[in-house]
Amino acid sequence: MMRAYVALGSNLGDSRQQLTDAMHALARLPHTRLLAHSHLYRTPPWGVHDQPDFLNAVVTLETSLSPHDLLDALLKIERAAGRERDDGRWGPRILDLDLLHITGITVNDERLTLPHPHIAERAFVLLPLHELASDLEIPGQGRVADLLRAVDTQGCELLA
Ligand code: PH2
Ligand code: MG
Ligand code: MG
Repeated sequence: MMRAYVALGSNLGDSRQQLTDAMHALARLPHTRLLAHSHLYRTPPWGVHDQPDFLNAVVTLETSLSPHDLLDALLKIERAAGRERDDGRWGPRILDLDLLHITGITVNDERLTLPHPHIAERAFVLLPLHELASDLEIPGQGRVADLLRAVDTQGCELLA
């Protein structure tokens, strides 16, 4: 069993419902348990600014799926939510599920890079990840608590 961290995001449609539904879908994956989920955060759009605010969260999974099988499962959940694959880099999306890290694993191929190379830059990932794993060391990037201290969290709002 491996511990996997997955980031959830949405800024189209009923984002709160999308993230809640996605957490339930993740909990139902084969050979997988949902160990914990963060609060939801409302976060300013990163990368492309001219789009609605996002809702973001992170979950911890325990899984014996391979990294690529887990990736395929995430893409399937995105598609079931109505995600169009051609929505452009950093553009608005109904549901985005990004595999952040699987403890003890690095992957580098045309489909998948683990750890996710941009964790350290993104308050919208680090804030919810910090709730679940503040001491987690992201290989090549650093400890989550230290990474969070180094980013600008202004405009990010914890939702009740
Ligand atoms: N996802 C993106 C691009 N920009 N900004 C925020 N705040 N949250 C996201 O999840 C996000 C983003 C592409 O996946
Ligand atoms: Mg993303
Ligand atoms: Mg994605």
